[in-house]
Amino acid sequence: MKATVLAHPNIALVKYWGKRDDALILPHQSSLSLTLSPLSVTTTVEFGVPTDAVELNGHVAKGSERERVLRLLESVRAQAGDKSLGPAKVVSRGDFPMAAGLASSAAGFAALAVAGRAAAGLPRDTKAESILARLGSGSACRSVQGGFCEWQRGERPDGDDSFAVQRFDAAHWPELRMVVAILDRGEKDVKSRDGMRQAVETSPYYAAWVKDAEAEVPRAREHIARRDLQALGELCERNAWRMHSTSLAAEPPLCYLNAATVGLIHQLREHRKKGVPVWFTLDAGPNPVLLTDAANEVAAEALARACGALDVIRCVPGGDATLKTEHLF
Ligand code: 2P0
Repeated sequence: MKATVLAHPNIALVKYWGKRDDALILPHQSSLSLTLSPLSVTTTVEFGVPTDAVELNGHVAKGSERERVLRLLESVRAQAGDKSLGPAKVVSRGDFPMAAGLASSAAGFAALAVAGRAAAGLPRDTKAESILARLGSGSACRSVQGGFCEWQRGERPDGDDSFAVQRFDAAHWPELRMVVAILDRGEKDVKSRDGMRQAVETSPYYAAWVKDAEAEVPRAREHIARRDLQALGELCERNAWRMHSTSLAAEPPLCYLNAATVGLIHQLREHRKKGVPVWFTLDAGPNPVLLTDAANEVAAEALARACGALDVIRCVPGGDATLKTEHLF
């Protein structure tokens, strides 16, 4: 009745931006990500306790935060076909700053989905876990497995074909590096969930975004298969620009970049001219993540710091969400 799981966050190389179904969290397009180590979230779930209790990063979760966790566990009960599992206690802890802008919700809901099923006595099943994680947060479906995962948009209205599959494991490209440049620790004004809805509803470029992103996924897969850093870096940059262009064209406009973000992006171009292989991707916030290799991660960190990074986190390809024998309570 009790299980603990450690999961890593992921960074999208081809982004997910926009839902066709808000309740089931079904995307308009497929996306592809890299799981990031050493960052992690650990979550313990126990069923059969006196009352529901949710603790996230040392505080008691309330309101919608608590509801999202409990709703996911409701789906676990449905999958287990066992209404007698009883109330649940959840304790979750992440080891990386929220300010990094790396959705801790991705690692958190992946860990919750895998731990929830295990605590309910269900066997490991990456498809079922990925679908469950998706119901918590879209990008979480890509954190159930390590390495490079592809969230296939699916076609079905019930979402049973919308889940992530691993294309390559972490050992496929061990020298790949992602360097997170924290330029701004502030909370963003518009959360991803609201920003993507605004883009879907008001951006005249949205349909073009969907078509393009869907076509980029198989190209990204090919570049990863060949471990072609330059081709993947160029693809990542243009996909990030296109996600942000779609958002800039929304009404009201969504601009997640700040002056330091733009400054760093310009410097990357100069560095590439000097032969340093480094490219960026950017989620719904001002903090770029630099794509490079092991031989150039020190140079990438130095560049980020020279451009005003308050903190830098160096990441390597991460592994699957895993069950732990040590519990958080
Ligand atoms: C991604 N992002 O592919 C994209 C790129 C942000 C920019 O997934 O509403 O927390 O819970 O499904 O997954 C962040 O949004 O949103 C995200 P919901 P989520 O990683």
